[in-house]
Amino acid sequence: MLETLLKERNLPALMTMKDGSPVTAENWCARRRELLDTLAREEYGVMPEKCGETTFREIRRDRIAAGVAVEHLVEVTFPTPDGASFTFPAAIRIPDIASAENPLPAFVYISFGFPKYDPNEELANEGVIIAEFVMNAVAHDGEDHYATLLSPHLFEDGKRPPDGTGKIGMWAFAASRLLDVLLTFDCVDPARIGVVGHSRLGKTALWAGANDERFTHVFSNDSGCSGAAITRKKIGETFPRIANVFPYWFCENMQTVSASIEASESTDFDQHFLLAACAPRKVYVASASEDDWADPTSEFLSCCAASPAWEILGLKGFVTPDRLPEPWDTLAEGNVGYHLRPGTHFLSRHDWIRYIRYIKQ
Ligand code: GTR
Repeated sequence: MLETLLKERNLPALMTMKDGSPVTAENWCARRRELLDTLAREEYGVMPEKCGETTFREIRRDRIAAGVAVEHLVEVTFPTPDGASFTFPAAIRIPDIASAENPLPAFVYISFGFPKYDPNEELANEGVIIAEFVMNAVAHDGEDHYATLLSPHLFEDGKRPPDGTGKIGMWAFAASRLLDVLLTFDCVDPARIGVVGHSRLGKTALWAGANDERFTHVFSNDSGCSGAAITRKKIGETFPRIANVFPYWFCENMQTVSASIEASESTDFDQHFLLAACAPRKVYVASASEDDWADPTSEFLSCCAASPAWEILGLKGFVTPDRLPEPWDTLAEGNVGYHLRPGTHFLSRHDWIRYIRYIKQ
């Protein structure tokens, strides 16, 4: 059944190199590079360059989560291409049981700011570290003509080349700089580091994780259009609509790709390329059953379509019964994980608990 549903989407071939040769375990690295280059050029823009060492300074320390974890408020500073530097705040929350002898898994969490639900107690009790920063402290989530925060350090006089990064790329770049900091803590287990984001930040988590191989686990929550969801025949939000309403999330070239539904469905890529670019690392996609704007079915089918990237490497890809998922389904056996939560567009306790389980399994 799933094969038929996938065929209807008429996807560009993931497992064929640009020169027409088949993708194998031997040329997977080269194929991954092709996927990232295509997505950078056509959709998100080229990731900013890392220009030197990231540093940080602790501003404040508080005991949290009923007294079993410590929150370090820090300022993260990194050098920028214009010869200056950029600083943004972050919170690193470490359970007391973490130590060099007992290193714990960690999440870099790209957040909206004041979440309705924060999983600090669950994380502390389960022994997981979280490093969180707020997107608007790095790049303004609105049309600022690239004149505020990180943008002017990247583009002279706000002049962004056609493949210059959009805001998604800037937030993703900041996630990697926070990861630089996290990796200086000897109580962090570098073999279990996830990046997590919801919605527009789920798109960001995927782009961050696809690019930065130090992220061993990539979690996309309800990321929808230009996130996990396949674009071809997607319901809800479409490429033309997202590029029109949120042009600053993407590069200028995305405007051509999304000029019409026809244009967006005849590109040489689709969003399963983004999931596959995480291989051989783990990627996990979560959907919510009432989130038609994001389109759970297109998010799920993307996992099916990306799976061959792991399989060619001799790994378990996406393990699913041959049917569409039902609410409450969690498919976490393979290196591609998925769950369908009942309910609406949100990053909920249900989602976090499954991310914690997946990174610990
Ligand atoms: C919507 C947008 C979606 C999604 C969402 C969010 O307005 O159309 O792509 O990103 O915002 O980030 O909450």
